[in-house]
Amino acid sequence: MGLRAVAVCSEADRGGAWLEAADDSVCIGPGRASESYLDADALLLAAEVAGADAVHPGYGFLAENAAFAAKVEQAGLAFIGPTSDVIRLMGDKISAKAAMRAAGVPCVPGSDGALPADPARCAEIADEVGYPVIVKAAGGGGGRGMRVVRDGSDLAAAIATTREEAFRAFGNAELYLEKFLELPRHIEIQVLCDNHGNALWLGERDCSIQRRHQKLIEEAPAPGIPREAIAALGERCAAACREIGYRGVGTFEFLYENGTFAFIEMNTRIQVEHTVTEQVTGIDIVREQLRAALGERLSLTQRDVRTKGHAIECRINAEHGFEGRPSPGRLTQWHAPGGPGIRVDSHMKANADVPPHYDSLIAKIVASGCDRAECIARMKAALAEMRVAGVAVNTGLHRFVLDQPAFREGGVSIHFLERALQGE
Ligand code: MV4
Repeated sequence: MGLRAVAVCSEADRGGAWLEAADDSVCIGPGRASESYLDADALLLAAEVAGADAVHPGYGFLAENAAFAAKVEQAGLAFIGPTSDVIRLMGDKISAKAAMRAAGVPCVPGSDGALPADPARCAEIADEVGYPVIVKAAGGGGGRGMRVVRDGSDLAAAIATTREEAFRAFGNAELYLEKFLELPRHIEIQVLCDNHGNALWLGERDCSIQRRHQKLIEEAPAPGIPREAIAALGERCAAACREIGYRGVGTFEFLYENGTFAFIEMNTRIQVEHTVTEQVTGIDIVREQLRAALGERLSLTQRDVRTKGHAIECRINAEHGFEGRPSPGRLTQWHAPGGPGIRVDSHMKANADVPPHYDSLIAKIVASGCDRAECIARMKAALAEMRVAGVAVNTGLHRFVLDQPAFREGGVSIHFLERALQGE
């Protein structure tokens, strides 16, 4: 695109391989994230020193922080993402759901707004929705601040506890309530929008293989879901984006159970698993994201979006495989797999350090093929080819999942992995 890239790093990340890939780099502070990657003023100072025109927030840290996006806007820089107003709208899960409901996106039945203070009124709402219900914090998301209630006699206490936790964790005591879906799949729709009223959907991903709210394997397309149902949902998402003035890339998260989709949250950032969508659509999503942020038109229309074949991503984490405990340290050996249909995205190299301060994700292996079976076969070969020493990695856990008959069949629920590990 002819753009110059300036990478930032903390003191713990000096010598990182991605700094060599960039045109320039700036160290923004100590290893502790609160003093570097989460320090908005340090980041803005780095942008100024480097003479940057735009800030790409990545997919962690401040990527969905409306206050940071506003600071970037106020500094006269382009924030590579939606406007801070839209990030704020989606960051509050109650206002996000209200906006999506109004735009015709199917949502999980529930309280339609914040729960009142009066426990008797809450009990009426829960009775109407029907047990089991789930109480969620407006400021939560991604699995934080929620509680399942199976019996009316537990409702008042659950609300009180969740409210206290929400206020402490998010500074926002507002709660909402939904019907609890027991065995859903996690299906998400990728969208892409410019500032000229164009909004596209780029197909779906199945992200049901997770544990403790950390995704482990994602794939596209979602096995066994009728294409017409996905297309109707995708059109709804694109229409909703036009309605709220969405810009850049985004993801609508749905629970899918008994042939029905129900919206839960929207992510306003590029996501780790955007790679599988790139592989099946052939679209460079980050390139389009940058075009949108620069005020340009998307380089494609909905008719240009066609998916071909299948793609599966395995997240390679520096952790002790089956239990998931982090394993930071020095990578004394690093050999990434390759070959037809294998893409590896990683910021690692031999002799690099995996610092203890951050997320344990160190590589993404994406296998593509003409169908799901070919992807699984290629992924198994790629995992076997990978050579890592110095830190523990979760390749064994991935091979365990890829060998499960139910996974190979396709269409397992969000609880599949945790139950398989318990030996159920
Ligand atoms: C739910 C649910 C069942 N019913 N909502 C967890 C993360 C947050 N994004 C929403 N979550 C859930 N919301 C209703 N009404 C089950 C979960 C859930 C989940 C969702 C997606 C991926 C993994 C999950 C793991 C446990 C629970």
